[in-house]
Amino acid sequence: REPAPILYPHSSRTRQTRDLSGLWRFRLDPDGRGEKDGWFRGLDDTRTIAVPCSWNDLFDDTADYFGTAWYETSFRMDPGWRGKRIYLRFGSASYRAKVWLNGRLLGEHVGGHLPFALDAVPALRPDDENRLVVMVENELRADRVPALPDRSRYRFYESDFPGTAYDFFPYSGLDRPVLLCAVPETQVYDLTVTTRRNGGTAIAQIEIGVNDGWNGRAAVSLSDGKRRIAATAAIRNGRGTVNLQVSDARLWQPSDPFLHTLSVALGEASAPADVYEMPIGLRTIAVDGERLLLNGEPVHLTGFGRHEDFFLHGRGLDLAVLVRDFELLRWIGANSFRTSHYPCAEEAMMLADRYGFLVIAESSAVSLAFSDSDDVLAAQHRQLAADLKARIQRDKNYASVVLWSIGNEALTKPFRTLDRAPADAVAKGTAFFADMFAIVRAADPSRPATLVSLQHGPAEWVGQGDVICANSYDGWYEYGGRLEEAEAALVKELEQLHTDHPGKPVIITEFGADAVAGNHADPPRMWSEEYQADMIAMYLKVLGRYSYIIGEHPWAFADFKTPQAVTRAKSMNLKGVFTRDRTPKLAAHLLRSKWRSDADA
Ligand code: GCB
Repeated sequence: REPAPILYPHSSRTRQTRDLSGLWRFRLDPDGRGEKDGWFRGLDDTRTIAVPCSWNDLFDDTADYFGTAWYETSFRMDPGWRGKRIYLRFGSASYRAKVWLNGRLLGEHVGGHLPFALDAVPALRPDDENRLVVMVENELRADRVPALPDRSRYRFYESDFPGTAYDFFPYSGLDRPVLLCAVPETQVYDLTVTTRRNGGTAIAQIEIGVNDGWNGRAAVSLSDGKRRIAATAAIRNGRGTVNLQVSDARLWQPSDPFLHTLSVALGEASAPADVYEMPIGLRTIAVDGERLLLNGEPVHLTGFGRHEDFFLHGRGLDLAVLVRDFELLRWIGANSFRTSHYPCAEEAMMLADRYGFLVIAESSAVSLAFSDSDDVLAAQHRQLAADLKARIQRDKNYASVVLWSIGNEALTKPFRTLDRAPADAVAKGTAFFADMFAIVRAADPSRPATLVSLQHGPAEWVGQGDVICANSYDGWYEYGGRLEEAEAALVKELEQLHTDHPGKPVIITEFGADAVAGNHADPPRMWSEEYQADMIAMYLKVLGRYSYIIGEHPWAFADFKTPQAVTRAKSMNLKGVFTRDRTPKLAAHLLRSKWRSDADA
């Protein structure tokens, strides 16, 4: 038997999905004795917690809790589900999870921001209440992705708490929905859709995977609501491919994010073994010299890096926040965003397809450093490789994904240490990223890949990308308060990027300044709304001069929570163009008038 499928469990006439979100029972396990003491059979002394949600901002004693915690809920099976395969599907669990049903271990998963599914049938009681117990552990450790740097080497910023190698709060828990899915025994197990164009005709290639090496026929169709194009695929040993030709196709694009409905039915049309349906955008994406072409036309990316972060929920999925964020992206005239610095919820990907946003899909590798031991490096290599494959598996069919990002700001030495970069750090990183690029390109040859670099990041690493993505902080971390000098430095930096990576398109994936909302200054001063707006305006003016710059993403979409630090007032990164509660700062109005007038031109 194959492992439980990752294919999103959209419901259909043969498939049902029930969301187990709600109030669950919860208990901390600071001594890590729960497993030994058999907590998986049922929890005592629990409190009530919301799922999905990060645990940190709900209770005083969980605010900075990084260890093991236990969740429990109960459910009953629908009688109509007998004879089906029943899976439990977790949108994510940060960072490691173990799952028991009725006291029996179903499986475990490592890695914080991706879904996993487990076969529930061996432990399921069809006629009784079922007790689901989940252990979640989120220790901050050096051998994970992302990693905690070695504290013993910190010098200046020892007060950062909790200590992370990255600039966002390490929220923990069951942050995404837990779904119970009933799927036929013989099922569409995997689907891969890739689109080519031939003049006005779009050719959608549909690769179908069926479990258990099934043989038979699949009826495949694409509908735009008026027209339906259909074909039959022969499935041999669980695999089959079919091409659907759509003449005068309505292609997916930001100005018209049109979605066709793809339907795959296995077996007899009158009584299909399984029907899988999903919305699909037809579009092509390619790098051509210094341009990124969507449906053969050059695109310029406007938008932001976006964190999953909100009051109380932490990183927990909040659909209302998601809708509001996408409305604000539209309001400001953005056509894109980066899932900084980890895979975002699948619901955001689905919505990006509907809103027509172009997504730079980033993995969980942030601030990777290469000065650690070989064991640590090997563990990170394993984890990142697994993450990249799982991310592509999850998101390969979203038209919105136009670029895979292997990670953000890998470092030659751990951040903020006095250590020198070890002599072999660049070489180690070059080999490490060569492996990661190879994994991404093998898993998805249809999209370009990148590695987002810190200002002046090693050219040997970033140069492996099809698109060069760089973060730049002239006027903030360098030349603070001096925008004229910052401008001169930026010009040099951009020209250097072009010299280092001739013939490749460049996206500036971060630039910005912290601004305390409501803090004003004339002349503009650091931390004021005016300084943030002036700095962003300066960047836009300079970036606009170079044809190889194909995207501008000010950092960040909204203010977000960070560890406590002397550089982070209110425990927040205040570089948001919107506040944490999503009101626009001065810079938001500036961007809106620039981006919307460019779009009208
Ligand atoms: C960066 C990081 C981002 C930080 C940002 C900052 O370079 O990529 O995660 O939040 O700088 O504001 O320091």
